Amino acid sequence: MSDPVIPVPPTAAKDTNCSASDYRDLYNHSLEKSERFWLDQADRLDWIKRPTVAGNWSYAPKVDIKWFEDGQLNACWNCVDRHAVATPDKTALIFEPDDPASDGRRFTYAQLKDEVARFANVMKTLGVARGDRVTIYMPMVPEAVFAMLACARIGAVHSVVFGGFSPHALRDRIEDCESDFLVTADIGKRGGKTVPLKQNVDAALSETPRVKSVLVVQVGDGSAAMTDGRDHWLHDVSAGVDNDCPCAPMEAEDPLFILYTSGSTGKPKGVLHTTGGYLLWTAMTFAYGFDHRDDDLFFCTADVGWITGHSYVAYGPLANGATQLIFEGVPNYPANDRFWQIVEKHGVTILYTAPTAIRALMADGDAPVKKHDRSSLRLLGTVGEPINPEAWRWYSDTVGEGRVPVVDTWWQTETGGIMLTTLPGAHDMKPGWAGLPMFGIEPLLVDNDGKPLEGAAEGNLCIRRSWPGQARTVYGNHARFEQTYFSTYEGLYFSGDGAKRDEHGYYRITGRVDDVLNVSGHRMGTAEIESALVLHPDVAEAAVVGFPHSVKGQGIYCYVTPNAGVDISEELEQTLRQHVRSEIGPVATPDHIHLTRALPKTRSGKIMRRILRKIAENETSSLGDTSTLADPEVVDALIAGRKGD
Ligand code: 6R9
Repeated sequence: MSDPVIPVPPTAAKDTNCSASDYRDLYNHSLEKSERFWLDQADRLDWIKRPTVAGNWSYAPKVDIKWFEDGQLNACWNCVDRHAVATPDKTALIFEPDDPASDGRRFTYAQLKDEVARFANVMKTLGVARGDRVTIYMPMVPEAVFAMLACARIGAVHSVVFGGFSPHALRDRIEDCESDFLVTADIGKRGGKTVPLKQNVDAALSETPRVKSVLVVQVGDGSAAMTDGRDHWLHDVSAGVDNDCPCAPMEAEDPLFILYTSGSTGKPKGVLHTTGGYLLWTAMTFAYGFDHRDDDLFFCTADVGWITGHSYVAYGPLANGATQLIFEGVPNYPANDRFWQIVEKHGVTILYTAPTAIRALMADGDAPVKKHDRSSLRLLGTVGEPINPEAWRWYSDTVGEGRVPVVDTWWQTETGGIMLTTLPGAHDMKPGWAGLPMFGIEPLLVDNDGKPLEGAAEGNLCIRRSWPGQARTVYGNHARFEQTYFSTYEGLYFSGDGAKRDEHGYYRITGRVDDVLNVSGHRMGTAEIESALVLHPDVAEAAVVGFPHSVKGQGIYCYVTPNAGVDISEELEQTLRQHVRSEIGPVATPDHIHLTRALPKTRSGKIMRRILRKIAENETSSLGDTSTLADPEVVDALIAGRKGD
């Protein structure tokens, strides 16, 4: 049976910036006259030197991706200064604090420019120069965005590390991108709790000699310990600089930022995005994907530590001169109506959040939503993981009162911005299906041998040609970039996701086909969690798999073999759970630690993950072929000791 199709409510489809026929024409044009299309789109940005070429790329035999390569521009100018000139009094950012009783803050574009330029001068005072990598480890406060834009202004390359990551994770990322500068805050506030960011920084830096200067934004009471000569309060340095700081002319292909993301093997990789292509891609996908209008108030709930926070908090909205809301807290603090209270208080028109948040809020029923006036909403979006049709319907019917379109946007850290979605005014919606390709995107499904599949089909999701927002490399390891994304299927970018396509060309993402987990919309490599586990002195071996979780999408199930002589105990389970938390961060906390004396292995010693996955999923009636196992009894013992309900 095919899934139901839901038309966009007629009132919502009126006067959007792209109708169904506009989409068809523009999409065809974007593929047939790609060069022309992209050079026209480039007009969305202010260029110091206009590009005369659009794409110049190859996926094989070597991967080399360039867009607008003879163009020059500055990303900060495009996100801040040009609007400070055109619409100085328009609100750029509204800051909603964790505690609703605290004062919020607001910045017009003119004020944003002053803040960012001053921040950039502070960085220069500390010695940051063009091309330097600056690590940003911040809570969700406006200064996180100022810091990113300040880097862009002076040509430094930011590497934002999510504030929920541990000191070890922070240290690894600082070292990997050879970053000598760090921007942080004394503390972060989330859900009424305090995150000791500066303490984490001190712990990370005690293990690496790398960082020369730490700039500290005061969020708490200012009592954080400061190391003389290394640590500086932003307000102190800021007092000595002015807000006049020119935007550095950058080549389109100069790096804009590095962002670490998990893969199926090894340590997280530093995905590198460059200036012109990325900025244009986020600007264009924001404008079309959210049908942006001048009087919108856009609220993206993602943290700046993830790509969604880069593309649709920092760059996309600001490149469009939009007004947006930044929220410091979490959906259920002080109560589970917080999102709706914010929507009502500020008159949010577009809400962009993750299925995990939707499922968690749905579990609390309709009353918290209905308590608040949501008449300002005109568009709802989701991102980060597959959304189950039930959660989609609740989002659409309860939150959106059935009058608001929902866009389910599929994309990745590596794609820079939205790749698959329906457009609010153009396309019918299909709960659970992301939809159609964005302009310039040519998706392709292939079978496991790389054979392209036609028509309605299910397979591995690849992209055929390059697009401006595509990542250019893995910092310091281009071979890994080529290997990870371009070697599985020759001549194609492989996303790592499986997908279905229906007869209308809509795509539905079925989930990762590699060893990457998606827990509450956060990407995590099973290999990363395994490495953390085996670091513990009591652990001999570990195998980590995902299992379906009703709220988080996927949960983390760890099979662990302790060293000989170490007892299997509840205490050890707790210790290991805590150990992973402190090695990687709270997002990686295992749901289950299953201690076992042995793991199912082939005779050649390979762990049979397929079987471990089935046991974790409680699908033990369909274990498949176990005849190649060295010791089939291990499986029975694991089934008997399975964790979870
Ligand atoms: C933007 C972002 C990327 C992975 C991706 C896929 C999953 C993202 C999705 C989705 C189904 C959607 N994903 N959006 N799955 N429907 N609308 O989340 O980037 O953190 O790099 O994660 O997230 O599995 O491969 P990132």
